Amino acid sequence: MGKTWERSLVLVKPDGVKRALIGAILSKFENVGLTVTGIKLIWPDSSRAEKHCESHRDKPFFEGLVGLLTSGPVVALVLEGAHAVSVIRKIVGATEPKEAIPGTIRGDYCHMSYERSRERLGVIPNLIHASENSTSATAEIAVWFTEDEIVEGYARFDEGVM
Ligand code: FUP
Repeated sequence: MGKTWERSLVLVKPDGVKRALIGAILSKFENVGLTVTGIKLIWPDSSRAEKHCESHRDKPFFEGLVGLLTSGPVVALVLEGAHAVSVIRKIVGATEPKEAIPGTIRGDYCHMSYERSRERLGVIPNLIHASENSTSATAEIAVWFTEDEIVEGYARFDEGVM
């Protein structure tokens, strides 16, 4: 595997699932050569959602974020690749969709601002979650997957993407 090989936890949040963007979003990651090693559709209960959002517990948008995550099914993914965490965040784009540049997932498929979200939902619907670093990826993967649900050993080394 090596030091540069990483796993990341990606969620297509309920706003993305309801808008039928699962395929479009997954294609972005497959197209750059990342490997899917975990995948499931799950409607999270509040205990799982709160665990996932633990680092945001004191933030004003915590309740809104838990509410958004429990509002419908989520597609949870474990993606692997060289520098997967930062490569995925580059593809996902800025947290505030209004500022996310075209070509990123948030830049192409949503446009909400923090200001508008405060007037409306209390949380910004931005389609996706992606782990911020390797340490949080490990903790977040454990919220959504057991180790035996992750399928290793078939990474696309033969495709020139490793
Ligand atoms: P990101 O890593 O881009 O998903 O963003 P954060 O971890 O900073 O925030 C987690 C989620 O909380 C975001 F996806 C959207 C939401 N959020 C707000 O609604 N308002 C804020 O001011 C910050 C984050």
